[in-house]
Formats: sequence, structure tokens, C-alpha cells
Amino acid sequence: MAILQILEFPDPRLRKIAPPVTVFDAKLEVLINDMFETMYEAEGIGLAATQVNLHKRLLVLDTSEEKDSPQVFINPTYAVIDEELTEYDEGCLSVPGFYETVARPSSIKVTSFDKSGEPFELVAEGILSTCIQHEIDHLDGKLFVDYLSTLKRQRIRSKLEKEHKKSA
Ligand code: QAP
Ligand code: CO
Repeated sequence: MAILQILEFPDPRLRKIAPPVTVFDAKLEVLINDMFETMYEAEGIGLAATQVNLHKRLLVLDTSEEKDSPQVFINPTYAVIDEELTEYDEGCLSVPGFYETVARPSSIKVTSFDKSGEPFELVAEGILSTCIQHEIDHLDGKLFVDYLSTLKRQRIRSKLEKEHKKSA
């Protein structure tokens, strides 16, 4: 297993749109395991392949308290079940140190493939719904900061750019 490097905002590679996974093989399984290791080590609840500079429609998450419920989604899509919005204080491993409230549909029906290429569906609510929407956004080159005001986003951008200069 390996810890992968996580891209940070405003890295332009976070803006790439990921194409679907077409091959379900042992290499994919290695990538999934590396993504879980990277996510758990960084104390995240979700990680999209885009964030580790792998441009494939693949994401991993674990929203459980005990960190014992890994879930993999390949080529996921969703339909909004309930137009009602829920607000969560969202963070992102690619925007370290910043949390802001984002409103998203409360309830979604997700259609996806598992790591063997088998299709599955699930209805997600609460933090799971928010997390899946946040991670699918990554696959489309979107970040939670895009939902904030320009002022807030620019502030986060310049603070992170300063951090990046310091550590460069
Ligand atoms: C997305 O985010 C999410 O700033 C996943 O210093 C977050 O795992 C969906 C993290 C909240 C719904 C609600 C962020 C770790 C992890 C940081 C994450 C940090 C360390 C973020
Ligand atoms: Co994120």
C-alpha cells in the first residue's frame, strides 16, 4: 500500500473532468486500496481520484464513527429524491484547514459500480448524501469553495498560496 500525494486548491489539476473507469482489474484494486490508506491517514471521510491526480471516475469514503465502513463508488451518478436542502460544515482534504457551510439536496439515489464492476444503487441521506455529492463534484472538477462567495474563495486561495510558498 502507499500514501498518495493530495493536490491542494488552487491546483489547476483539481479542475480536470475525469473520464469513466472502463477496466476493472487488479491495478484498479491497488489504486482503491492506496486511496483508502491515503484517506484514513489524512483523517478524511471521503477522497476522489482527482484529488490524488488520477483522473478516473472513482471515489472512496467512510462516514462511520468507527472508521470501519469503507465504501467505493465507480462511475457514480445520482438523482435528487428530495429537493429539500441540508446544510453541513464542509471541509476537504484539498482545502486543508478551511470549513464552510454548504447547502445540498438532503436525499439522493446513487447509481454506481463496485470494484468488481457490479452495478448497485443506494439511497443516501445526511452526511453520506453530502459526502457523495461533494466527491462526485471533484470528478467534475468542482470544489466546495465554488459554492462560497467570491470574497471567501479568494481569501482561502491566497492563504493556501502563502502556505504553499512557505513549504516550497
Ligand atoms: C468531504 O472531506 C466532506 O481541512 C470530505 O485539515 C466533508 O474528508 C463531506 C479534512 C465534510 C461532508 C462533510 C479537512 C482533514 C478532511 C481538513 C474531508 C483537514 C483535515 C476533509
Ligand atoms: Co473534497
